[in-house]
Amino acid sequence: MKGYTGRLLRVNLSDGKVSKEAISDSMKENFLGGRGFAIKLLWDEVKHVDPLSEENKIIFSTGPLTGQPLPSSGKMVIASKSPLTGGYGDGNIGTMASVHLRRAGYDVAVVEGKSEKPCYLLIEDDKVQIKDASGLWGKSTFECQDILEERHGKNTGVLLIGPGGENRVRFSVVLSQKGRAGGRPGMGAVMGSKNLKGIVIKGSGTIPVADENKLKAMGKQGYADIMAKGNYEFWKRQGTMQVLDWCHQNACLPTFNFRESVFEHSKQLDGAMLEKIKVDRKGCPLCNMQCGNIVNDASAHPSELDYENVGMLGPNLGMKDLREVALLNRMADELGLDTISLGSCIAFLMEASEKGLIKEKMGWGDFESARKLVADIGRGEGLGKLVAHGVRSAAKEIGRGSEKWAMQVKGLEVSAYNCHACPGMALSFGTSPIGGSHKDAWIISWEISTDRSSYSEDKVKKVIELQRLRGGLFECLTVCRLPWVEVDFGLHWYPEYMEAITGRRFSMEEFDRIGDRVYNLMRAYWIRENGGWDRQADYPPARWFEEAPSSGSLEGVKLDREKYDQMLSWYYELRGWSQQGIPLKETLEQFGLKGVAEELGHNGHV
Ligand code: PTT
Ligand code: SF4
Repeated sequence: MKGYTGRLLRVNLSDGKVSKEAISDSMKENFLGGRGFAIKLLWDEVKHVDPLSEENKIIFSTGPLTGQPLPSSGKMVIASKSPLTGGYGDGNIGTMASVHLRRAGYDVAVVEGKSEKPCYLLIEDDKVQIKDASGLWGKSTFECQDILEERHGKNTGVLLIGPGGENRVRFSVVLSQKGRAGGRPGMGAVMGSKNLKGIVIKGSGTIPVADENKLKAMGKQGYADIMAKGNYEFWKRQGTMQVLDWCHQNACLPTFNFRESVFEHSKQLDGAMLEKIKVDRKGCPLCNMQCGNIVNDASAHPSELDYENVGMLGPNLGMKDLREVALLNRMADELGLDTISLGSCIAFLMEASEKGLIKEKMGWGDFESARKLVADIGRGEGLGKLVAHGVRSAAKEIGRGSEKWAMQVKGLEVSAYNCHACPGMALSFGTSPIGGSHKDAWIISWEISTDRSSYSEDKVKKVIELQRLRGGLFECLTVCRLPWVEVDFGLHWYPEYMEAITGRRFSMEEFDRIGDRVYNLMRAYWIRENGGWDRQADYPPARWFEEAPSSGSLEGVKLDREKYDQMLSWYYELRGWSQQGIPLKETLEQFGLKGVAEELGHNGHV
């Protein structure tokens, strides 16, 4: 198939060996790229290893659409066995590194082993070098971005970890371009455990496609189509920040560690407030929707705000000054910490302090304490040590019922949607293939605009439909989903782009089938690495079942455990999984995963 470079780059940091391998046609046909390639490689190569040992591998994976002249195609999946959850982990980052990786002649890069000393990789087409990074170790992602650009040129793709990743904070991320961040389930810690500070990529080639003229023409039409959309102008002004007011209005804003669902100071943090202090915007390569909102933070440094960052570091901590929230956010970017997990960890500590479970005093909205905590978490010092493995682990340590308000699923902290009155979104968090993430099925806007209170089978079907599109199609083609989600860019463009690039027409049903194959393999990976499965792992945090908010339009409402359980049973049935959440043998075989069924079966799981 055209449209792929057809090559995988493998670098072993233990022995310095570099190899280039062919990617088979069946791999392309069955897994497409991005997340599909990543899970196939992890299933085949990363088995029962400690995620922070040299046996783990980290995968930088693009798809057939990545780097092509079409809307929002500058994305890359970064995946590994997660040190935060112990299961499949990935994130999707917008970065010039994705474009340069393809231009350098690779669809995927796999980094394995462990370097003796801090190092970074320099990939210049066929030339791949492991360079000394001792001068970079300990420095922030922003400083290193400048140093590496100065050293290797501005027109390069740079991926970096900060001190958080170096110190193996288990929710540390990979940063690029001073503001793009990806790999929530600890992809930064995996790089840190390999002594890998960063990757610099310079590619000079082109990726041959089946019909270049058609692709160029359709790419142009796609960009124009986006600009003509009714909500394009508003999107440019607020980007994802428009969600904050929506969440407040609909009583699903994470407030005080998800205890409440509205925040009396929300107007000081929302999209309209952002517009007042916004100084610039930026975003990912090849995108005309540039949604990174730049503001000057409380210490007058630029900081890039998205809804999740503000939701989790703002109302969830009781913070009411957007510039102070921006400062915490900038610190997270410099240190390379995921803002969602970070916000959840700080909120957890504030609640623990309020309940007297820790001796340190820190009240809701206490900016100075929050600021100190961010620094301590990044350095793994003081109270930072208690939460450096995430809230699941911290709750185990302090006990006394705190696991009920440790806001996580499978070890990954849930993102910024309070679901005490959103059963569909709760199921989406419960069944996300990386833990408590909204990325696979953001059903909440559909749910609120239809029948919010129902626990219907139709809702379960909608979760699966969204998982196929968002978690399957977009993660495998490896393009940004926001044009479709936010300005209604038609899904019909994607089979068209695929045809112009690869010469092969994929129907939406074929894409769905690939998405389902990938989902089954991700689930099998969790089961294999956990040595079994318990359906309790597919439950959202207990707080949503047991404690209702005390204010707002949905005061007193909480999730119903029995009805959630029924939804989960439907979910398993529709996916062809057992009532323990394990894919049935015939389901795996139907997706060409016979070997996977055998491997799980031998362990008595299927
Ligand atoms: C994503 C998660 C999100 S989801 C946000 S804000 W969002 C947070 N951003 C962080 C940040 O910034 N700094 C930081 N230190 N930590 C952060 N953690 C949080 O990470 C991001 C955009 C956004 S902004 C979203 S919804 C969409 N996500 C996509 C996706 O997952 N897949 C896809 N095909 N397209 C997507 N498009 C959008 O991309 P993770 P980015 Mg991201 C400062 O990384 O691990 O997936 O977690 O990468 O380039 O910053 O783009 O309201
Ligand atoms: Fe990046 Fe935003 Fe554009 Fe998506 S819409 S590619 S996240 S700038």
